[in-house]
Amino acid sequence: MLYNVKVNEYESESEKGVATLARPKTKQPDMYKVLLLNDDYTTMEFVVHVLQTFFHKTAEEAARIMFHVHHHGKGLAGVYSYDVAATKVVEVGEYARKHDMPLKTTMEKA
Ligand code: TYC
Repeated sequence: MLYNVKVNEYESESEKGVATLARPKTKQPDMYKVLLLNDDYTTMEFVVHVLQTFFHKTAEEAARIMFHVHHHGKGLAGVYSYDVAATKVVEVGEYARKHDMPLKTTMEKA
């Protein structure tokens, strides 16, 4: 890890040569894709509903994503910080289970 360092100008003899951390570099947070996975049993209507409810998609965008997943096996539901993405994965999983649907999501670094 690299830091900008500034040696204290008013150092005592015992502190000579001790570098203080002056301006640590800021870093954009890593972002994560939440992906929807296809399966044979979850209804198309349920997937569209999940995309609208948890990922704030319009009905048209939700249907487009759902059909993409249906035809290609997986598709992008959204991109979030690690904590938000992990929460979506858990909440959608719990919601699907509650409705007896096997729908799964995963996350991967964007
Ligand atoms: N393949 C499902 C069906 O034919 C529909 C579906 C789409 C399921 C997307 C999951 O993430 C999914 N009923």
